[in-house]
Amino acid sequence: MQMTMRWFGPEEDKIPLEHIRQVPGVSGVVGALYDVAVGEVWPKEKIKALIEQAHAAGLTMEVIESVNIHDDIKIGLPSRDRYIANYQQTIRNLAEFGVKVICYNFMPVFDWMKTDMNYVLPDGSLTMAFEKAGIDKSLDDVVKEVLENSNGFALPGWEPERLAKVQELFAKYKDVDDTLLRENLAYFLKAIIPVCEEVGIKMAIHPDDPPYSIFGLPRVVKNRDDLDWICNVVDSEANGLTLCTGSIAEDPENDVYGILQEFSRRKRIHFAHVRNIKIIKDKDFYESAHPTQYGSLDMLRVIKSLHDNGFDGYIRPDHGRFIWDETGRPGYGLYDRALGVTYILGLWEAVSQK
Ligand code: DNO
Repeated sequence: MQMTMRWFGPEEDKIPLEHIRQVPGVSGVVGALYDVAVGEVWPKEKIKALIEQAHAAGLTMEVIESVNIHDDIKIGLPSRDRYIANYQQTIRNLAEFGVKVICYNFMPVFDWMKTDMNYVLPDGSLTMAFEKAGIDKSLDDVVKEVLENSNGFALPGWEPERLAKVQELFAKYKDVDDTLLRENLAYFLKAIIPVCEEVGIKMAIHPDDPPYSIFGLPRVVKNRDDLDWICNVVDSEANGLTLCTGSIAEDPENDVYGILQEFSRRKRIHFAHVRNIKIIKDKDFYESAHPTQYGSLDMLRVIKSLHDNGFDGYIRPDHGRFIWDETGRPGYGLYDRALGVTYILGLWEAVSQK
């Protein structure tokens, strides 16, 4: 297991690598290029510069989160072949600089959805929450609110320039249902997994967040059967998962521990996002502090499910609350994520005792 933290790069992240380096047990950062348009090839010189910064701070960067997928691939337009060829080249370029895992998602239009970025917990800390009532509004209002509440930071997967055209994007998805989206995912995987095998990279798809349809959009990474289907459609270890405990648990029907156990055993979890959530009612929830007592997940059981079934990938504490007056990109402050690292490592050490 290798403990990592996400870092958004020198321009986009106010947390310096030197501070991440001081979190005990963190050996690497998970990064990405944010100045290459989705669908274009990531140039080698930019990859080299990014990874060298991590190395200069004494950290590895073996996981990229994310190389995002162009909507034309998800929709299945004829132009997808050009974007897939670009993706293949990006995979080759990343492999040259020691990247081992690429995290990505296959959610239409936008990445994760939260309805409150500054939800106040009883102890005064701030966190992110999702309440169904928050999306029972017009799409434009929802998008506007998310962008306005992001404390001035670009949110991953919520690029303002793309979401300015949200209605146009929605129109393009009007004939894409779950079946077609799944076919398009299969088409993509069949084209890229052989390249990954050749250069030693593993793909790790992130579950849909939340793991059910919103705004009538199709969703294909929601539950155990979807994950099973993905692993089988191209049966290769290079075709794997980012197991995000929070996202999976947002549907109370999902058996998080069973999923962690099964896919660790099948050697398909290459990256784990470990966070706790507290279900408020039905499917409404907030992202709680990591320890079991604050949320709805049994975190010891989460870690045990990974450890006891041979999980050997990269792990990160996913999101954190804002505590101790810290401000910044919602979900990505330093302090609470660092507490999460320490807690996860403590659990890992305990379950590793013979
Ligand atoms: C949110 C993240 C997601 C994740 C992507 C992976 O903070 O967990 O944005 O990076 O879905 O492609």
